[in-house]
Order: sequence, then C-alpha cells, then structure tokens
Amino acid sequence: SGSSQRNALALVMLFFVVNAVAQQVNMIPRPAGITQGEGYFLLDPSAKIYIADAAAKKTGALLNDYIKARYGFTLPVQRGRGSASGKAIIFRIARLGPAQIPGAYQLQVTGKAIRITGNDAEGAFYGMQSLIRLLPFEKVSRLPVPVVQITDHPRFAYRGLNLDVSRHFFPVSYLKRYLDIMAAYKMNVFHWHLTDDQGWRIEIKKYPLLTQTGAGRNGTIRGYYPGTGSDNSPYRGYYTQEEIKEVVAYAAERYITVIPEIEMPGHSSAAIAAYPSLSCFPGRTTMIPLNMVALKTVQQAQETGRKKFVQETWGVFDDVYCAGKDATFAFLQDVLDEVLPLFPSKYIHIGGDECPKTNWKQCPQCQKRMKEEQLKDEHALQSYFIRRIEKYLNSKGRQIIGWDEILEGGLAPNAAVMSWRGEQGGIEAARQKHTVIMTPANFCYLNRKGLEKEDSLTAPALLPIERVYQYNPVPSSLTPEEATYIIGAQASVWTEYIANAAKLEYMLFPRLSAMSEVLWTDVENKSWPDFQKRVQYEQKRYQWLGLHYNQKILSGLL
Ligand code: TNX
Repeated sequence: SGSSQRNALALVMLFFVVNAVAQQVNMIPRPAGITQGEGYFLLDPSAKIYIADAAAKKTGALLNDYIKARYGFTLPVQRGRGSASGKAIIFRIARLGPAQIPGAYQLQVTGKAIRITGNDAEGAFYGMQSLIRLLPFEKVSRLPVPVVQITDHPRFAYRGLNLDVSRHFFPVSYLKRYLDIMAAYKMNVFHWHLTDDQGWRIEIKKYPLLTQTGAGRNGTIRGYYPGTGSDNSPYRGYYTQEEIKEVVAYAAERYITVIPEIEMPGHSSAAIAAYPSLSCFPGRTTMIPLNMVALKTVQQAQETGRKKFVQETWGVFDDVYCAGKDATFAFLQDVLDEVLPLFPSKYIHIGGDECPKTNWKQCPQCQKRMKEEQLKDEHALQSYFIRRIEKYLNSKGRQIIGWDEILEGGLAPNAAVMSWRGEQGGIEAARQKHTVIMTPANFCYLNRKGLEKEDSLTAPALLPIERVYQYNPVPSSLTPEEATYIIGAQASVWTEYIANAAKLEYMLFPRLSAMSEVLWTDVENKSWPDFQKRVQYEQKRYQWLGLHYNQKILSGLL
C-alpha cells in the first residue's frame, strides 16, 4: 500500500540520516572532554523539555525557538526533572567539579534522554548550544542526536567580538543575528564601536545634533568607496536608545555582555561636526591625511563654507576633543550619563587610540591646562584626559577599557587595556597589574584579508586562518602571576571595506571559527590538524545557517 511504501521510504531516509551521524560529533570550539557512544536519541515532537532549575527556563525556550525555526515543530516545556517514561531533554544547574568555572557544563545524550547540566545558568546555555551542534543540517521531523558525553568549560572569561558600526551601519535586525552567531560560538562579549570620525551612531537626547548631523555623511566624494557598496550616495544611520535597550536585552538572554565604546579624545570628527566648539579650533577646517581624496574633501568643505564635517575618508584625523576646555568634559559626562543606564556592563570602552596631538600643541587652552596640571607633554595631557573620565566613570561604579595607547603618559589607576598594536601593550599592562584583553591586529583583525589574492577590496595586511588558530592570548614572557591579568581576547572587525552583512560574514568565516577555539578551548586540547578537518565539516553548518563565508580559505586547507 501507499502508506507502507511511505513508511519504508521514511525508514530508508532515517537510515541515511543516522549513518551521517557517525561523523557528526564535530564541535567547534572543541570541548574539553568528549566521548562518543553507540546509537542515538531520536528527537521528535513527542519529546519534552524539562526545566529542573528556573534559571534555565529562558535557555529551554531558546532551544524550542531554534527547533521551531529550523525543523518546524515545538516541544512542550515543563518544570521538573523529567519522567521515567517518554523522551526528555532535561536542563539542570548543579555544581560541576571543584573548579566552578563560570560557563562550564555537561551534555549527556543517551538513547532515552538528553541531560544538560550547567555549573551555572550560562553553562546550561552553552550545553544547549553544543546540543544544537549535534542536530542534523536538514529539515526533518525526527532528529537523530548521537549518543555522547561532553564535559566542557571555557578557557577565558572574556571571549569578545567587536563591530564597527561607524564606518558602516548595521541595523538592529542584523545585530540580533550577529549576537546569535556569537552565542553559537560560545562568545560572551559584544564590543559595540558606536562612535568614530565617520559617524556617531547612538542617540543622545541632550545633544540631538550628534545624530542629526553626526550620523550622516554626504557621500559626495566620487569613487572613494570602491567595493563597499556605498559609493557616492548619502549615508546615514543610528540607534535610538530604545533600540539599544532591545539589543542589550537580546544579548543578555544569550549570556553576552554588551560593552559600548564611546571614542575619545581622538576619532571624534562626527561629534565635532555636530558641535564644533568641542574642537580646539572651531573655526578651522578639519585637517585630514594628505592624499588626493583628502584635498577634495577640503575643497568641498570650503565650497560649502562648512568648517567641520563627518569624515568621508578613512584614516586618522587631527581634529580631536579639546583637552583644555572644561566644556569638553561636561559634554562627555553628559553623554556618559545617558550611555550608562543603557548598558549594565561593568566596563565602558572609552577608546583612547590614535589621537594626534597636533591641535593640542597649538591650542592655548591645552597649553594652559598642561602648565596648571604640571603635565610634561601632550601624552601626559592625554593621560590626564583619560584619568579624568575614568574618575567620573569610577564614581558611577564603572571601569574603563582603553586601547593600548592609554599606557602612554601613564595608565589611569583602574583602567583595563585592550592591546591592539601587537601584544606589548598588554604585556606591559599585565606587569602593572592591570586587566588586559588581547586583540593584536596581526592575529585578531578579521577585517584583514584572509588570502593573498582577495576577491574584493579589503584591508591590505594578510591574516591567514592558521595564524588566527595558533594564537595564544597569554604571552609566554609573562609569569603565571602576571598571566592572571589576561582575562581574554577578542576578534575585531573594522568596517571601512565592509558595507553589508554578506561581506561582514565573508570576512569573519571561517576565521571566526578558529578564533572561537582560541577563546574557549584549553591549549592542550587545541590541534591545528584536527581543526582543519573539523572546519571542513563546519562548512555545511555555515550553509545550513545561511552564513556567508570564504570558501577559498577552506579549499586552501585541503
Ligand atoms: C585602527 S584598532 C583603528 C581603527 C581602524 C583600524 C583598521 C584601533 C584601535 N584603531 O580605527 O578601523 O585600525 O583600519
């Protein structure tokens, strides 16, 4: 009969799916311990999700959301520890081992039940993410989950990824996807680069021009953005405070902390375009790097009679916040007063990188400040600037992160350092007993090209996937005591040449898969040859999730 033929067909298909399972325990980042058994748990709509501990409730719901979105059915969710009869996925929270590492979990799959035990709520979440990795890349209604026992924990507490939304803007809908991607790779800090020379992207109610003027660029410079998708057209975008809250809440459900970056004293052209009095020289045209495009920008500015403008070219600009005026600090404190309630993070990133001292050298008010404060040079003035902001943020119960330039002229007393110009800044900060996050450009900057021959215009320096994979955020020159100051590392992606989500993902993958293992997996469990095999399989996952990726990097590994 037709129905028995269909049954037979279903069995044959199941056989193929189940056979595929044999190689399917293919985890990135690689877990601390993994033992694969025989057979599988058949996940179908008859299974139930049990929440033994209320703290795992949202995680259970997120698993259900995933199953619904990818396979089209949902499971009943109830409180409790599961029943003897029937298929069960059980979420528990229980102390795992003496080390009590935040985020540790166990995932146990038997023929009858799937048990996810988190050391804490985030551990249960990572156990759920690992379970998702065991599900097939095919829309079926009976999902064979291989029998396996996984015991796992993260290596670092800070597992970061940034996004530069100033050079190019990414809407909230995409940020949610970005956060989902991060969660799938067990990353837990989203560093949101919200302000820069080419755009101010966060609504500040007290200073409406920051977004009215600072969130747009004219796009009149012909042909300067080849390959970025935004050639020659006006460009605008910012997040309302409501949208920011939405992103922070979405991240929190995925155990991701959002750290905002408000850049100072440099990279501040967009703010200065909105409020020229923030500059040492409000009446002067912003100086820009000397190349043809820059000259055009100056001409254009002169023609329109405007002295200050949101930058249309990439680079480092001389017009920075004036360190001599108290009004600069009043402005920044007002801005931070609106930023803090939106972001519950312990840390606030205040930038501090690439601040030319050209204006400060010529500015009478800056020179006066230096005399009064007995600052020996402009680096000391920058240090004064950062310390003053630090003091303000500390008084509000927060701590600052700054790029490694904040070491110059003396580190603010409680500052954490993000080391980007290599590892030296991080090493020095750790020796001074300051918290460090490593993101050295030559290992962690995924906006750099992944292959010698790139298909699209991309930052010129080369960062091959093997170098990303082999990166160890704890430099061997540190003593074990000093090494405790390295709380983690970050993959960074700057968007000068990344105008849309497809390009962004193409730059991230497969190298972000490698980076996730740098952040999560203990050194002794890492293996480049083994990773090369797993990342080939990962390709199917990229396709299943609709992620763009650089296929040539993967074929280059074969
Ligand atoms: C340097 S990384 C910068 C960014 C650029 C990046 C890539 C850092 C602290 N500063 O402003 O986007 O290089 O060009």
